[in-house]
Amino acid sequence: VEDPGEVSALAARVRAGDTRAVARAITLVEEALPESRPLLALLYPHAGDALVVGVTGPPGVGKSSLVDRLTAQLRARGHTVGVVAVDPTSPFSGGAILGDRIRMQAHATDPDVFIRSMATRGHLGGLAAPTADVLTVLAAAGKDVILVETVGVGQDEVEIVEAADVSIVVLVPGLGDELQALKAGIMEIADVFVVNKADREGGERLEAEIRAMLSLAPRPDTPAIVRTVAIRDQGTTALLDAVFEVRSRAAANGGLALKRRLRLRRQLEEAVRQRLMTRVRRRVLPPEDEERLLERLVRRELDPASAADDVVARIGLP
Ligand SMILES: Nc1nc2c(ncn2[C@@H]2O[C@H](COP(=O)(O)OP(=O)(O)OP(=O)(O)O)[C@@H](O)[C@H]2O)c(=O)[nH]1
Ligand SMILES: [Mg+2]
Repeated sequence: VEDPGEVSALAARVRAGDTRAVARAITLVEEALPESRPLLALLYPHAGDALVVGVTGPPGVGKSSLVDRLTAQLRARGHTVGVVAVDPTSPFSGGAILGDRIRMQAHATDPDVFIRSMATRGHLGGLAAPTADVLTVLAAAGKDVILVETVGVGQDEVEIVEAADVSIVVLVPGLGDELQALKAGIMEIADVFVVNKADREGGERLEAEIRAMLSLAPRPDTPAIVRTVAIRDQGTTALLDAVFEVRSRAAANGGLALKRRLRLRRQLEEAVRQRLMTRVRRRVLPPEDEERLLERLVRRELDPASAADDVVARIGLP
């Protein structure tokens, strides 16, 4: 464990935007090492200004290609950029990491771009908490815009989309079932829809399908739909404009502040929940007790809510 002096020195280097310090800090928070707590406490007050943009969608639709183009455009407009690719090791993406590496190499020597991949493996508690902490590090390091790429449409992705200020959902012509699956979750929270690979047949139809889905789940706002050809850098300026427009509108009408506040409420609740559970286990629910209780739930002698009442009663809170 590093001493407090080392932690504050690391925090200072992160805040100065030192790439190696940022990498080290991210490793600490990703692995939830003990030093990560004081480090995050030091960085948090300085992490308020970054715009977090989520880029999500089914495997292979061109998310990384778009992130690469958006990064280039953001740099051209003078913004510093953080890129977090969550779970590029999913079974779907296969060899995509290599492609991503080659693609992003153009930014590798740019000190104002920081790129990091996070694997889902080993994060049984979900990715929301580690992702939030990585975002804190990047924002404190002075990155103006942080692009977060996630594959798929599962619970993790919904959580990560919720961590974004602006959410982009990427689709391509010819998706079929995957498009139907999207209806349930991410469809409702997307701010911008991208019809990528618009060089292919069916872009127009996909756009009509998205509009039809949106009309089924009426929302207060109308998300933008942008057609792109990422590999030719077509439509990407319009995409970035759409992102900034969502941000400006949300900042003006209070939506952005509300979203961030709700997110912090969830983070607080989750952190309290985890800490309480740790204490409950330590004080009144040793492993063998927990197993016995679970056994009774399995045998349906007791229901989970009553079991929880019983456990909570043991700590004797007023
Ligand atoms: N024709 C065409 N191909 C594209 C376009 N955008 C990306 N591709 C190609 O689609 C493939 C997948 O692109 P990626 O950017 O890796 O897609 P991804 O969504 O990040 O993939 P995963 O991270 O594996 O889910 C690559 O071969 C790209 O070159 C496009 O607009 N048109
Ligand atoms: Mg990718």
